[in-house]
Amino acid sequence: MKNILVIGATGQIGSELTMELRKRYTDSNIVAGYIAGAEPVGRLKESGPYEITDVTDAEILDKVVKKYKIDTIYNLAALLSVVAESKPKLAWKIGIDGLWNVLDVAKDNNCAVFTPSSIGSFGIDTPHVNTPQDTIQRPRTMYGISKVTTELLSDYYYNKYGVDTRSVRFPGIISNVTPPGGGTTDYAVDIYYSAIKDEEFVCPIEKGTFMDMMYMPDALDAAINLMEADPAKLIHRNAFNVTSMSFDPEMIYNAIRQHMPDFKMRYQVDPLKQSIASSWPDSLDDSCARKEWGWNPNFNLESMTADMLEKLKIKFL
Ligand code: AKB
Repeated sequence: MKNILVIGATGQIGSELTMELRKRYTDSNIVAGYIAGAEPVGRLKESGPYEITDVTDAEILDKVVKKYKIDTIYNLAALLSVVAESKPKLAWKIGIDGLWNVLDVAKDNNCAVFTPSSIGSFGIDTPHVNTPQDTIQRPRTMYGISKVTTELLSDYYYNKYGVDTRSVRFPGIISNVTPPGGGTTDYAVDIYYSAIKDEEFVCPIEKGTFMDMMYMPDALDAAINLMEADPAKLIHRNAFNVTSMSFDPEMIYNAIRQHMPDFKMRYQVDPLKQSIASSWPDSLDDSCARKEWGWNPNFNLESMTADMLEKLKIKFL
């Protein structure tokens, strides 16, 4: 029996992760943790318990964990890369002070913790092609700094207190349910919405800029499968490189044009987004995740594009 708390359950990943966990662990309590002003709605609200859980408030966190006898926490509270640059202190408060609270509560209540890291944890000095699992991590963005710290603090709690912390470095996540907000890779979601609404897409990222990406069903598998992995097989913990595909704006544009030949795109590069994107890897080496816990994504650019367009058509047409 698993009792799971998803912190950030109304966000881009959290909203789908909570529903997936409720599907997979039918007999269990999967608690949707949200912050005031971002209450769950619809199926997320109706299908299971929900509680205010603000990572900056350790007392509330502890109460919810005790009330539901939580044994696993998915901590998805964070600002994305572009927003974090405009609110660096808030990014730190949520991402690191908040994580500290989560880890302390986990230590006191014997919970396992998943807190995602990101391709943003790498920087300009990191080898960009086939970026190794263990390599230079000297990011210059607040998002990146908070993600490297997330990895280190999570490892610290594992090594010092035995808290079962695990993590992946998520690439850009593409989904047709809850839109992302304030990320560098958001263009790869927005482009599908423009296509389906028959609008020209204005691309903020320069042609030839490659970044790793992943379709949401694979991202959910990554998080859940890592948390279910046999700990004896894990050489790494915080955090594993994972990827499904790497593309530049031209490649995703052309993949959409296979289905919608009249779709138009032009470039208007956003300097902040571009400088962040240029500092991130072009492609990750995720062989450690494949070896240590069987990571094996199902979607590539073509199959994701077909599915995205089909699902968005149902939603909008
Ligand atoms: C962002 O663009 O900020 C995120 C990420 C890759 O971590 N999607």
